[in-house]
Parts: sequence; structure tokens; C-alpha cells
Amino acid sequence: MADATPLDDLKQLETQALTHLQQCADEIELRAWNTQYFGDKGLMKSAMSNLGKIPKDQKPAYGAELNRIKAAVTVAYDAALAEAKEKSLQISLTTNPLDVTLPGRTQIRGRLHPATQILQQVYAIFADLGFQVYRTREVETDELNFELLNMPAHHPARDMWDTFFTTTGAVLRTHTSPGQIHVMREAAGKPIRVILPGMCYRNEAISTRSEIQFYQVEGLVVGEGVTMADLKGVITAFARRMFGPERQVRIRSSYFPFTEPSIEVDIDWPKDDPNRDRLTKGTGWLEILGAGMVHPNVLRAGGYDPEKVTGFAFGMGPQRMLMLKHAIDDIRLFWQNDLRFLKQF
Ligand code: FA5
Repeated sequence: MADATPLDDLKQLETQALTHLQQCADEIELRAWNTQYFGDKGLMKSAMSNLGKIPKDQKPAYGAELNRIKAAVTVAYDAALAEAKEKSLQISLTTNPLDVTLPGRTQIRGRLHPATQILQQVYAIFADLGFQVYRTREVETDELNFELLNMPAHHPARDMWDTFFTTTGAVLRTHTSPGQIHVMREAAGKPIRVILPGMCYRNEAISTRSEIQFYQVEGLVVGEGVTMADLKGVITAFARRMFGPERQVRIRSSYFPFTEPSIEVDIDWPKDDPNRDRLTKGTGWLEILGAGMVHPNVLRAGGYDPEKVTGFAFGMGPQRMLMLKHAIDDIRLFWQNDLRFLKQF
């Protein structure tokens, strides 16, 4: 048998490449095939570099045949690759069908926490009544939280507020009332009409109506001739705007060491709510605020002369107000961060 000629070798390379190509099952195998034949160290490349060793008279025929084979094999490869891609597309469409007619997923938008929303409503109403917002600190001294509010050490009224103390003897404010002293000292004798919103802390039993951490909004008005009638007017105007004219407001006399006389204000719980009795302990009313005429000792502590000016103050619970507005049956829902609750506002 005669020795294989260089042209025979090329023919054999073509047959081998095409047979190999047919055996490739998918795109990955096809790409490997491509590297094996057309890569830098591939078989087609080495056939090219053989050209130098071919006897001169056979070179043109060898070159022409090599070009023909390269073209033919490339066409076959491109066809096989296109077919493999189509096949994998069909597989992904049938195993993972995409229904473009389905409605899109709705984007969940962020929103303000209900406690923030009610605070903003409170600010808006008081802004219309001419009140400015003033912020004061959450960690207070015993002096500010109690003493200057007419509660010296051992005053029994301190028991009205179960207090968290820090390791250095400071207190987490139990109410926003110490802000009254800060404002008066800063206003230095000028008339005052402000609200002071902020977080308060009490070491007390948690219940459906009381949390250990809750918002209050303090109000303070100081000036010449400020009377209890002004306090009543502001509170009822506020309640009308917040709850609507049909809801009832009840004003009761009460006691706070820093006001004299003192009152508390209740709003009637929604009448059609089945939880009404439980949440109002059978009374039908829920307390939203304490208030009164600023005690002369407190005016003096703030640098004002009680012979010349008078004032009123109030401290309200915005979360209690939101409970009343929407018949929310448990104040603990506010800080549980359950999206089912939060999404309703
Ligand atoms: C006070 O804290 C007084 N500083 C209010 C005050 C200010 C009186 C100025 C006079 C002059 P009281 O403890 O009642 O009072 O709280 C006032 C309001 O805060 C309550 O009516 C209630 O709405 C809210 N509140 C009180 N304790 C809690 C609590 N644990 N959880 C949620 N809200 C509360």
C-alpha cells in the first residue's frame, strides 16, 4: 500500500473533524471542539504550518484543499452551533415557561410609620393654631424631670411615673414636661407658644393602652392674661380637627404637681366597636392628655414672674389618639413592626 500523501492526511483531518462535530451534544462540547480544531494550538493551525514542509510542486494543491476544508468545516460548525442554541432555547422555554401576559409584581413602596403620621397631623393642627415645634433631650437630670416641676425629692407624686435611671443617675424622661423648663429658660421672659414632641420612657406594666416607650406631645403657652378658657379653647379646637366634630370630648379635673388647676381630657371610643368596653374599662372613654395652668413654682423655675404672666401646659399621647381614630385595640402593635398592621396606614 502506497504511503499516505499530504492530501490524504488533509482528507482524513476533514473526515475526523466532521465526525467529531456530529458527536458534540451541546454548545459546551461544540466550543471545545472549536478550540481543538481552530484554537491557537488546534489541528487546523498545525495543518497550515505543515505547508512549509510540502514539496514545492504539491503546495498549490495542498493550499487549495486546506482552504476548502477550512471553509467546509466552518460552515458545518456554524450550523451545528446555531442548532444547539435553538435546542437549548426550546428546552428552557418548555421547562421554564414565561407567560408574558401575567401581570407584573407590584412594587412595595415605603411609607411613614403610623406613629410618625399621627405626629405630623398633630404638628399640622398646632401650626394652624400658631404653635412652633421645639425639641428637647430624652435623657434628663432628676432636677429637670422632677424637681423643677415642683416635685422635690421624696415628693409622693413622683410615684405617678415609674422611672428608668441610667448608671450615672440621670433619668430617661418619663414625660415631655421637663421641656417646659428648657423652653422658658431659652425664651428668657418672652411670650411662648410651642409644642414639644418626643419619646418618653416608663418602667411600668405594659398593657393594651400603655407601653414602656411612647410618644408624647407637650404644649406650653406663657404670656400675659393666659387663662384656663384659652386652654379649653385650644384643646377643643384641636380635638375637633383631629377626631371630627361628631366625636365627644370630656374634660375632668385632675392633679399634677406642676399645674394648678389640673385637668385630664378623654375622647369617646368608637361606639360601634365591639372592643369598646374592654379598652375603656367599661367607661366608653379613653384619656388622651393631661393639662392645666402652669404652677407658679414652675414659672419661677423657668425664669418667669408668676405675678406678671400666666401659662397653660398639656401633655398628650399621639399613639392613644391613633387608637381612638381607628379603634386599634392594642398599643403594643405600634412597635411590633408587623407589616400586616403597618400596611394599613
Ligand atoms: C403626664 O405625663 C404629664 N406630664 C402631662 C401634663 C403635661 C400635665 C403638662 C399637665 C401639664 P400622664 O402620665 O397622664 O401625664 O400622660 C399624659 C398622656 O401621655 C396620657 O394621657 C397618655 O395619652 C400618654 N401616656 C402616658 N403614659 C403612657 C404609656 N405608658 N403608653 C402610652 N401613652 C401614654
